[in-house]
Amino acid sequence: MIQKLSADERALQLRQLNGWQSVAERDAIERSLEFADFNEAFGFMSRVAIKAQEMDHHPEWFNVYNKVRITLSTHEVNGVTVRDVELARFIDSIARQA
Ligand code: H2B
Repeated sequence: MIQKLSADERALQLRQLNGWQSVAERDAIERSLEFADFNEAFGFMSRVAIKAQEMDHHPEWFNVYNKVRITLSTHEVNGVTVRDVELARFIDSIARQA
């Protein structure tokens, strides 16, 4: 079974990601993004959805108009794993192009 990241490893990964932080009340990481409008936000979400489907690893997210808040956690272990880091890296890479 996949392993949760250690506290040290998570801290290291968070420093290398862009705008991600630990969630206070549960074992997960989150990032908030803001786009020009709904069209941009939904285009971004579509790209993340395709990646998530390829990875079989899916975000929890909340969208209102141009804002998207994403929470990543690996349900299988109820914690943060390399899968979350991989998806977070992808999100950062396409957010930069936005
Ligand atoms: N997404 C996330 N975020 N965590 C998981 O553990 C997970 C998932 N597991 N997407 C996958 C799907 C699993 O439920 C299916 C059965 O492969």
